[in-house]
Amino acid sequence: HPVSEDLAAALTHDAVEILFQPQYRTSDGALAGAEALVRWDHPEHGSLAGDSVVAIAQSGGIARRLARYIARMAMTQAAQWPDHLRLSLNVTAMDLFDRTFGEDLLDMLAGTGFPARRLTLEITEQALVADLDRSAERLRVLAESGIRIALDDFGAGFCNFRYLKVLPLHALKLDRAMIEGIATDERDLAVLRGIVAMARALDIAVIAEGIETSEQREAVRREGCETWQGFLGGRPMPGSDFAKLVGA
Ligand code: G
Ligand code: G
Ligand code: MN
Ligand code: NA
Repeated sequence: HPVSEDLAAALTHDAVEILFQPQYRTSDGALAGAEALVRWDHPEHGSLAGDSVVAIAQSGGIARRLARYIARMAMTQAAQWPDHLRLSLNVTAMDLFDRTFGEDLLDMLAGTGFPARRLTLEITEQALVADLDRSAERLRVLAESGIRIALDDFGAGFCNFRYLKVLPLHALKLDRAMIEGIATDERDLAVLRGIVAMARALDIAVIAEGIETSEQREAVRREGCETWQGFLGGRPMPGSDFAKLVGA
């Protein structure tokens, strides 16, 4: 039988796990929140990463169900955190174009008591290519309800700079590949500088991901990125561990 049937059963039994990876402010090093990352421990296939879980759900026609499960589980846990901490959720093109996704998100926010202003949606560029005008319209509605919008994996694919003009963005999340060389390679640093200057002119915050060394962390702080995330600050962890970390 198809693996998506196992996934459907796991969703029914709340057996799909949501991990949280901490995000920090560069200014004072304080914890700013966490990104929710889905993981599924399949009895035969082992631990499946987020992109595999999402692909399996899409192949089985249960992507909408998975997206709502993740949002609900993550918000329910985040509602217990101290109230300065933010939650980031990954959103696919399919989620964005799903007619009731926005409404359902707002319902889940109301139901879990997690405030919209502490929620960030991370949208990949890939998600936007399909229909930029429609994406912009969908995102505008969400942004008007107080939700923050971040452009994920920036610099990994085709960076279309028009996105920065057309979309209601609060943050750019720099892909790990752009961060790797910043402490060792002048050219990588120059690219980072240019992007930060552009983001600042547009009043968009910059999040650096994939920070693995203190030299990289220092570089993104010095260059003006507001937030950082990476193995240096913590791997994606179970919600119970993150709750302990924040004293919830
Ligand atoms: O942490 P991990 O290796 O699973 O992440 C791999 C990829 O899967 C990342 O690009 C991430 O954006 C994506 N991903 C992880 N969790 C989710 C999720 O909850 N929803 C969606 N749509 N994508 C996710
Ligand atoms: O594309 P997105 O940002 O949603 O995916 C996050 C992915 O990046 C997850 O798979 C997460 O495990 C991974 N990740 C987070 N921090 C680091 C890091 O410092 N180094 C590496 N190699 N991967 C990281
Ligand atoms: Mn992400
Ligand atoms: Na990313």
